[in-house]
Amino acid sequence: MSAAGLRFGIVVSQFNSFITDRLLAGALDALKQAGAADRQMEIVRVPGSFEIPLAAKKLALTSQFDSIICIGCVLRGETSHYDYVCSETARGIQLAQLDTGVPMAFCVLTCDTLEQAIDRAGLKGGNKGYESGLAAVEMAHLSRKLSKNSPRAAAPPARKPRRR
Ligand code: INI
Repeated sequence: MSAAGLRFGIVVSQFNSFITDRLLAGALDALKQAGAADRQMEIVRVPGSFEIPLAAKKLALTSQFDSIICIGCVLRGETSHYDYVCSETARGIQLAQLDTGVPMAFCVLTCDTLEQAIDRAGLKGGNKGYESGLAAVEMAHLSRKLSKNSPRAAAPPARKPRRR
């Protein structure tokens, strides 16, 4: 699918940047292979995955993006912190895309070990960033198509009754 005429926001968590930088490279690869130029992409960095949903929602509210890619990596530690960061990040991203109607690709790795994350950021398991880039292009097209076909888009705006 072509990325011609589309704009992409990319939110990247700096936590575990050793992994998220590789995921970002994978996402950029996919977008460029689809024909996107640098000016069609905006990269925003946030401290950790927990901060991704707010940044993604703010990008979406600018109405400048057809799709947003959310990149993070959460690694299990000794406490339950991992569970809160994972669930709130996933929930926040889902809420942000449902609230705004702008598709958001979920590229937040949730792994037990660093090795698992490395495998998914360019080695054995492929690169999840690349997959997210493809998903972003596909969802941008689908979203445009579905919006065009919506009855609200087709119908003329309802007229207010005149006051006498
Ligand atoms: N953020 C991550 O993106 N990955 C992690 O593995 C992680 N761990 O393990 O703590 C993490 N924590 C930071 C969190 O996302 C917030 O930035 C922080 O709590 C400040 O709000």
